[in-house]
Amino acid sequence: MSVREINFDGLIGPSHNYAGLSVGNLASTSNAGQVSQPRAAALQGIEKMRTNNRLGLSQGIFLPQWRPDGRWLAALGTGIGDAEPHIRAAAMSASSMWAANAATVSPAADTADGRTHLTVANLVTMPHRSHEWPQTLTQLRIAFSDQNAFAVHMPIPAPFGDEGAANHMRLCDSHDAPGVEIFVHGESGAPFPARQHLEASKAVARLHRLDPAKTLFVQQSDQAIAAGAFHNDVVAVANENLLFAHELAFADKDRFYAQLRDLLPSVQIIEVPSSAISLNDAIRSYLFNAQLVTLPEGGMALILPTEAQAIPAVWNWLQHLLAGNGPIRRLIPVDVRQSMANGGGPACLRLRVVADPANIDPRFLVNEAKLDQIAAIVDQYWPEEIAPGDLADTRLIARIEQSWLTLVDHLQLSGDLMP
Ligand code: SUG
Repeated sequence: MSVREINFDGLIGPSHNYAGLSVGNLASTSNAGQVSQPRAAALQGIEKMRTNNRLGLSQGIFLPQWRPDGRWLAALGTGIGDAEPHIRAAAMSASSMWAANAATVSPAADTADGRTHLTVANLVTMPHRSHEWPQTLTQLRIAFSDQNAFAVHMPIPAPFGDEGAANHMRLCDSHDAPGVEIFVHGESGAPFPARQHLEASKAVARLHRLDPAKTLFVQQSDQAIAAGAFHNDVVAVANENLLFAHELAFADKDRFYAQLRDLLPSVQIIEVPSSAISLNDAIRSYLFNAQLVTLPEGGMALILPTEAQAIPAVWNWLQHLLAGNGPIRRLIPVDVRQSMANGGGPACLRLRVVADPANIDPRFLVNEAKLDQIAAIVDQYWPEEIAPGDLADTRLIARIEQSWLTLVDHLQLSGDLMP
């Protein structure tokens, strides 16, 4: 095999629910209290993985986490039955589905030791996400256990918030060639917290042994955070030599673009002006939370949420983009509505890893046949609906645990992942 980009999607877990836990994530707060559909949610995610597979792209998977997270509750001196409602909801969250927040990845071509480096994200800003990293780290250490090819790092210590690849972009001439790595941080987006801190980004770059001359630290605009872009990947996405971003994504875009052009003269920048698509429409449609991928036959595709089709300003602009014969040749809408209602689009659900699949534990790689088997388990076990008031229901909890055990056992990972 050879080095290529592999998208690892987080399978949407059986406890997926709408508890409104993410301040600054407008979808999460506005859908608080809705009844969720974990089964439909996971099947939508699986369908997205199939779409990628059928395009000829390599696809991997991360498993949902064990919920409720009894270890975290015990460390807080409580248990699922006694916990206060907001702690209970945090312990039940299926938020590890958003694999773009699992880790930051620097491909081997960029690092001083020629290994692919991964740093698990600490996610310290949001309580419900702050306890994801131990189980994420366990999966990363199994999937990427080949120490000749990979280095997996512990999380950056608190209080420096790190939310992983959602705030990291890489521009290069081809995935396996050395690139420019861009770390995007926030300062404040009053009234919302900045979730990626500059100190954390700098630490990740040092740990990954990146060349400082080819590493950029760019500030996200306060306006974008205040409008609901709680991660950079809500307003910008990059692939190979293409940066696709909203005009208001960055605090000082002129400086950033000039540095980028200097470091990668072949870079192409497609910037969407506010006059064409407002920041609000960009965030409502999640246009930039698309998977921007290189197709095996050449050219790029945007795998974007169906919500982008529903907003005329967005869809019309995209038609003009296609007509212009630029690098983006295809638009592929996917239905991930259940995840979208919690602020997670197609790009949030995946972590990109540039590596040789032969060096990865095959239990974390999927093809159509394996996706069929996973879908059958989801169909049989995942709860159909969860209302916020159900989270303390012992029958629901038993069902969630049974769903997880069945899946992990089927994938022959129970020995490694059992809590
Ligand atoms: O961290 N939503 C996630 C969405 C993450 C999207 N990821 C990227 N942009 N890469 C978040 O805000 C909502 C959970 C709830 O409200 O129950 C949530 O955590």
